[in-house]
Amino acid sequence: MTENTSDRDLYLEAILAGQSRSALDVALGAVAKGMDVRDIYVDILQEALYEVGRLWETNRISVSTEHLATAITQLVVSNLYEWLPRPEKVLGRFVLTGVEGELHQVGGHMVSDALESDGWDVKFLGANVPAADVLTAIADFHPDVLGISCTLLANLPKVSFLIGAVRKTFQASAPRIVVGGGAFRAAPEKAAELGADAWAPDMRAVIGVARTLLPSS
Ligand code: B12
Repeated sequence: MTENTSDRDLYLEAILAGQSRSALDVALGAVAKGMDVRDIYVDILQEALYEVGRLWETNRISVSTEHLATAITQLVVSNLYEWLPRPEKVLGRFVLTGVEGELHQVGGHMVSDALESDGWDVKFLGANVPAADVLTAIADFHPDVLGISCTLLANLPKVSFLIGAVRKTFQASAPRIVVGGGAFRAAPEKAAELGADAWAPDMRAVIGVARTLLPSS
């Protein structure tokens, strides 16, 4: 077992027990050991939440335990933000959103933090945003890239609708589009089928993928 695996287990134990202070101590302890904050997000927090999902799906924990574990992780993500790199140079503008009806927000939050730490000016609109309001945000912020987060397979038609609306409204000046989230991890082929320019499986991978979508690359 790697050091990261045992930190993940300690973290999982803390969030399942509702111990926010212990969970934060595991995350900040990993920072103190020199682990890259983005690795802490993926290898510890994300992996622990996936395990929470498996325990929940198989009725081994209650909905309230899942909610508590998620709320503690949101607190930890907010605290880790402070430890991310802050590049001075701005790479480009990025708008990130969840589709309407999608309540899963933690992954999008992590992606937003990761991109910001790579130099992007990111506007993260959160989960559950109606398509018309995403169009307004694009008109306001003129992003180079639009990121769409979708967790539920049932919400993929909403992604398709949003991509169509963005391309129709902004034509040649439409932002490039990258998609991700649980639905695309389960069915990566859907990214191209729905008309996205790219997809990425997690917040580490999105850093490289987003750079390829910049006009100069
Ligand atoms: C917490 C949680 C919730 C919370 C969310 C709270 C919140 N504020 O986010 C609540 C309680 C609201 C919830 C509700 C539901 N949930 Co839920 N939930 C989860 C759980 C346990 C964790 C989600 C999470 O945060 N994961 C950790 C993050 C970090 O991982 P991630 O989302 O994959 O994000 C990473 C990558 O995907 C990627 N990424 C994410 N977004 C983007 C965007 C771009 C552009 C890119 C490039 C990359 C990218 O980068 C991220 C970081 O590395 C998952 C289990 C799981 N496997 O994820 C179930 C899970 C997602 N839920 C599930 C279900 C079924 C539901 C409900 C339908 C349950 C119900 N019957 O009510 C509802 C649906 C609500 C809705 N309309 O959206 C299923 C989904 C099955 C499916 N494939 O469709 C899962 C997998 C649980 C399971 N095993 O059955 N849920």
